[in-house]
Amino acid sequence: MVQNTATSVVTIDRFIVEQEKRFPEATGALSGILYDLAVAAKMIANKVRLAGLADVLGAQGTANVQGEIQQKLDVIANTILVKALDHGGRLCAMASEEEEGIIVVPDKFQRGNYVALFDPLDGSSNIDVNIPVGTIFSVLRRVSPAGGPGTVEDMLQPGLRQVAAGYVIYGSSTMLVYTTGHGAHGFTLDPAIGEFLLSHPDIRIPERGRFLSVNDSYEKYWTEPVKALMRHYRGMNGRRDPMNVRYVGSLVADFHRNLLGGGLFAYPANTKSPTGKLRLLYECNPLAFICEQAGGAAIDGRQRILDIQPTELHQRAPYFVGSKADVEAAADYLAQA
Ligand code: AHM
Ligand code: MG
Repeated sequence: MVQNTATSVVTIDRFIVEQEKRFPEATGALSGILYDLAVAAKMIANKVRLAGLADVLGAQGTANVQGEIQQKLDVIANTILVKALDHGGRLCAMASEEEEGIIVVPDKFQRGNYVALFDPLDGSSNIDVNIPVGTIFSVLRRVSPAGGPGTVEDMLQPGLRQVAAGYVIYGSSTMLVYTTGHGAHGFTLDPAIGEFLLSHPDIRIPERGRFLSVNDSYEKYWTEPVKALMRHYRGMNGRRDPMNVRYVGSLVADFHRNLLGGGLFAYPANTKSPTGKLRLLYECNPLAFICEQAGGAAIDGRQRILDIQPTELHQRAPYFVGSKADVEAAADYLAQA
């Protein structure tokens, strides 16, 4: 006879349900969005895994709204996410790094009270050389009237209003990390059974970090305070031991390493990119939410990322995210800017 014993195997579905039970007022809509995102992540993982085999490598020839070369898998990942999320009755609109305007849930589907924002395949310039890439997502409650189409205003809310955020890293294994404001939790995809299993409950980022992730080929474009800050992290002013430099150039991969091992990811403003490169809504806010939930911090150099009132969908922000003490050092040095 099968014994009813406690099991340590927790699927993401089960975890989401357990979390939801803690909130009797929950309608299940947010849980539904998270399921849909997990399904989309598995579908994208499958495409990414086959990248070298299927005819999906290389530029598609179109440019995305930032004028960058859009890789085929970017387009595929974007379509997978939109199709996984548009008909569930939980969202009223979406916004994607790959699309200029918002994606309103069509009339033929029921419209819900949430919006989702995503970078479908971040770091996609790395695909051709088999370096991890990722998906980043953010979920907000709408501010526009219920029932109607979603609006840009629904998207332009400060990051502290996020009700959920997460990322998927397509690396040596596929992992999904998410938060709903009650800790950051990581799940690893078991490809044999096609399930995300809880592998990293309640992630805590070390208070002070080992790793420094920054593209220092921009040094000549940095301001003096940024240069001084980087010398500090490298231990060159004698005020700390040097951090270990690790830069993949794939935000999700760099962020994930630093989240688990401790450290700081920095994409400062520079004279060529006065507001940095990373997008506030699709990249900075969701990872800032996760990092804070894990005990870390995120600033743009002056203010907390989650406090910024966005004014544009594709707005960029300078970014310093990671271990608290290392982000505080950035705030100290950059206050002199
Ligand atoms: P993308 O959204 O077009 O992929 O660009 C974002 C990526 C990040 O993953 C990464 O951290 C950064 O660009 C690297 O930029 P750079 O090559 O300037 O260091
Ligand atoms: Mg990106």
